[in-house]
Amino acid sequence: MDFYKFSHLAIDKKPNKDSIIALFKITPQKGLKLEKVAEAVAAESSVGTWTQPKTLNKRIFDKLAAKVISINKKTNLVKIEYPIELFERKNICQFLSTIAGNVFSMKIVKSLRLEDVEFPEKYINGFLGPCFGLEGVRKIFGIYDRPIIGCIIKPKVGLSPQKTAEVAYKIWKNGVDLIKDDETLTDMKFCKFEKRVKEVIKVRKKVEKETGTRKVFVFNVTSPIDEAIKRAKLVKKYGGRCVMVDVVSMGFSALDYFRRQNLGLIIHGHRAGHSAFTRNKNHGISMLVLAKLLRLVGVDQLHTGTVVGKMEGKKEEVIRINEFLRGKFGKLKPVLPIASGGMHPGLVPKLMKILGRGLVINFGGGIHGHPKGSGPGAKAVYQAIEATMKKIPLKEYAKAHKELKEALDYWEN
Ligand code: CAP
Ligand code: MG
Repeated sequence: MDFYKFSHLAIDKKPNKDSIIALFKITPQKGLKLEKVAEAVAAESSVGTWTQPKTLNKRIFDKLAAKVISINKKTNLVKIEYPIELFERKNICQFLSTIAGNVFSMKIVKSLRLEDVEFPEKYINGFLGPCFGLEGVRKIFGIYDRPIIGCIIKPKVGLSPQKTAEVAYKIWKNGVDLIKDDETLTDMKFCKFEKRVKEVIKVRKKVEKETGTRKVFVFNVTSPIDEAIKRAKLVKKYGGRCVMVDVVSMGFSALDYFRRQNLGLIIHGHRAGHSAFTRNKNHGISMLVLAKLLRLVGVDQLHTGTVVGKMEGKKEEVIRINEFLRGKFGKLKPVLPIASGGMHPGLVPKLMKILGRGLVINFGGGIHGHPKGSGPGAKAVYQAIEATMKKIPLKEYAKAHKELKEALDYWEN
């Protein structure tokens, strides 16, 4: 970069309050200096390329060049400031192409990870954010003090609409609040979407009457965007309250369009596939950044991990993501975190100790795998939440609650 007339290095520069700040972990190729590579990343993601174009003048550079404002040689963490003029408002696709685009392919970086992004209020407030958000979802249930109990229908594919409704009835009846389709179930021969919606909503209304509580079914509408909207409208027509989108496979353009339809349905974000780019701690994009973008675009509830269950996700990272989702972010509503994956009643106290009560806790195998079946499985989960809320050890509570005892005997021993 020695032929460069303008430098992207501005160490210790105080960032402008309207800038976007990206935190990258940069691992340079062998023999290359971190400063040089950081500068190249700033250049490629703003006004630069591999050599300095003669068309780039000082005026353009001063207005639009990204600047490296801090470098930590121990951690390889580098902060880059991006002038807000580089970004089109309300366009997450363009944001990703800019900050999380070509830079990942550059030969001079051995690996590169986008760890975090700070957005200025102006940029944040251009987006709609969640329609319901954490408080809106809690209000629908009328549950304010405990985790919302969720259940994924299992097997993830295979049940007919009638069987799905039959299983849903049993689970709702035994204390579960929210039941959801799995991420791979859409409109299949063995379980047509519209039929499933009809059958499930019928039993939801019945169980609501019988129990005097509000219930939600999350219908998976993941599909090409025009189809997803059609399916969501069907859900609305039949009296549904919530739809699920697989956020990674649908993509930001589709999600944004979906949200802007304002269908009056809770949007549940499933993140299947995120680990393709979030899992490697040296390369890719962190789950925290993904969560920020999804809050901008407007999901109401989002899978963030369990720490104690079957999916990868370190304690500090999951806590931080959940805190971000519940905390202040411009004028956008908070998002309800969802802990899901490998959960069973025995893990409830550990999970709540780490992640608290302000979330949905989902159980798939942990309900349908109960030795006595899905109904008792749901009861056991409810008892585990109840015991944890009352600060009673599960083993103690299980003495008078047989479904919980059966679950603990089955999974804990
Ligand atoms: C959980 C689940 C969810 C994962 C997603 C599954 O089922 O339905 O998709 O939790 O992971 O298929 O694995 P179990 P994450 O309760 O039977 O494990 O929430 O981490 O994105
Ligand atoms: Mg699943």
